[in-house]
Amino acid sequence: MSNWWKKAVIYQVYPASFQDSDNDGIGDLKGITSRLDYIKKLGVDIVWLSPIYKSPQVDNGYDISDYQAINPTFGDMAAFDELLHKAHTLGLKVMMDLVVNHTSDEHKWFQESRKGKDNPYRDYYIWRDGRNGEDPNNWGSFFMGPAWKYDEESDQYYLHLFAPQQPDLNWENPNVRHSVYDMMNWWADKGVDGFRMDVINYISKPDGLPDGEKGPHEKYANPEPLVANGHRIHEFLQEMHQNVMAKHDLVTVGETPGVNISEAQKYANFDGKELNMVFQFEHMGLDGSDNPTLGRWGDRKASLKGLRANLTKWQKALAGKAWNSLYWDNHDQPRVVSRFGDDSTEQNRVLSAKMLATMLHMQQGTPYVFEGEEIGMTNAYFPSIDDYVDIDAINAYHQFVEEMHLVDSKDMIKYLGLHSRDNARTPMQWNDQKNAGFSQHQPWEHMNPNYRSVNVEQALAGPNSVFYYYQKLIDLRHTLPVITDGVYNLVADNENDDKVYAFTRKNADTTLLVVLNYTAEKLERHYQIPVDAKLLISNYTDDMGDSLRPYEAKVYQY
Ligand code: TEU
Repeated sequence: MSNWWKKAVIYQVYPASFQDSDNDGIGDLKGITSRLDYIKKLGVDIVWLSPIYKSPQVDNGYDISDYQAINPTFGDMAAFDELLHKAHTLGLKVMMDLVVNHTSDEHKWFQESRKGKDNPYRDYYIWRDGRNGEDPNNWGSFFMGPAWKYDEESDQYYLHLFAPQQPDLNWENPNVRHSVYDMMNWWADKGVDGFRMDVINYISKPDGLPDGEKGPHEKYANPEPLVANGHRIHEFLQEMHQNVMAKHDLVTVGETPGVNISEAQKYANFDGKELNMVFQFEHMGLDGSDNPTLGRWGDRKASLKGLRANLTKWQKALAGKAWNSLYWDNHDQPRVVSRFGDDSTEQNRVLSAKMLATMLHMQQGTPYVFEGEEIGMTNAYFPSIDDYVDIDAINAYHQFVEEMHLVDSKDMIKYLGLHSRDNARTPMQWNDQKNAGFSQHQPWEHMNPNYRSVNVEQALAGPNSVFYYYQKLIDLRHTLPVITDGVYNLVADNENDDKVYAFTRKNADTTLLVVLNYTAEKLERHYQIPVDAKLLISNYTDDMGDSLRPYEAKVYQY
């Protein structure tokens, strides 16, 4: 199989929030199709669609009730075929979201499974007897509360690592695995070009489902250390590869929270037996709270030192062995310009968005751009809990403010403003008209009020916009091999610099020097470059040599 995806850039569309074509306030497939020209203009190669399958939408489509049907709010199969056809006509590939750690409780497999212990589908899910009249073990759900739900009829509990409406599939059962492979082949035969695999490293559960470790004040244990990268995971993925990926030219990325270097080297190994690449999460865990119970719900910022050390670790460790995916944003994360950059003024928003884009797009791996990132969309900072719609935000608020009294309401609203997934899910800002041109109807998720100044129309009209900067970075990746194959090294002593990040990429004939001022300060730094070095890209129109301006980003080529 070819490695075409190594030079590719992937654009993630969150269907409910991209473009509404029928004015019900929810984005849809026809809306996406109508915007493919825009995506093409950015220059990306692949469009990843977050789930569009039939779903009761308890977790915005990550709870699937029919893998081979389209959710009616998004359209129908004909609308999907049209989208796929138009994408292919434009030279864009389409990557589907594959959510097979769990299904919706409305999936027919679960509907059968819950009918009783003798049902042929019983073993498609993870059912256990209670322990002394309580849950089978002490695991908590990632969306708060226990990871088990009692079913009165059969007097057993089923496992749900996420919402109770998202029962976990039992991958120990070969029928489950082959049902999933058949479904994947069905989509691949239809012509889709790849899969982004939701929490795929959670599918192999430990034998005996042992208790997890928990703090003295915690009611439930975090199951992640036990379920992530389980003992049969590589066997399952290799089997999936033989049954699906080996038969089609597909791009695959695993979403793998809790992945470490040695596991990633196996998942994304160049031997090509499992996946092409995985999403690592360590750089997403650098900010938040110091209290482990609160996790990401805090206001501690990530330091440049921590961020650089992490990115550098992954660049170094995977080089020559496995492939990195590069991302700042997705539908589960706050907006990068608000998180690692500076959205306090218009000037700093634009400068820091470009600086962060340079940091990411100059690294080795396959970059992902999440809808709106390319115009520098910011967090929404909603003022009240009533503005939030995500199950994760609402449950966290109830748990930490109302049940545990660990945080007061005002602080929790601040933390939600910094870390809630809703920040990523506010509708795409197309123009400064009603609902930003997303819909004529009140959108399912509030707009970010700044759409009047931050929007696509405005970005396309201004040659110095964040959009054209992303477009240039993407074009550079397609035209300069060193961005794909160059060896990554920090500039000498840069690891001690807490304000500037400087690294090189080098292959046999080209060197790139990337210099990034992570702060709003004016700084002086001297880096050795040949006199004939060319300024390849910068977020300022001129070069002041050793003087770095706020959030200045520049790349020299020699
Ligand atoms: O996300 C999984 C994920 O990264 C987090 O939910 C994480 O496991 C949790 O916060 C642990 O701290 C994927 C999807 O991207 C997300 O939208 C879904 O809600 C989730 O899986 C369930 O399908």
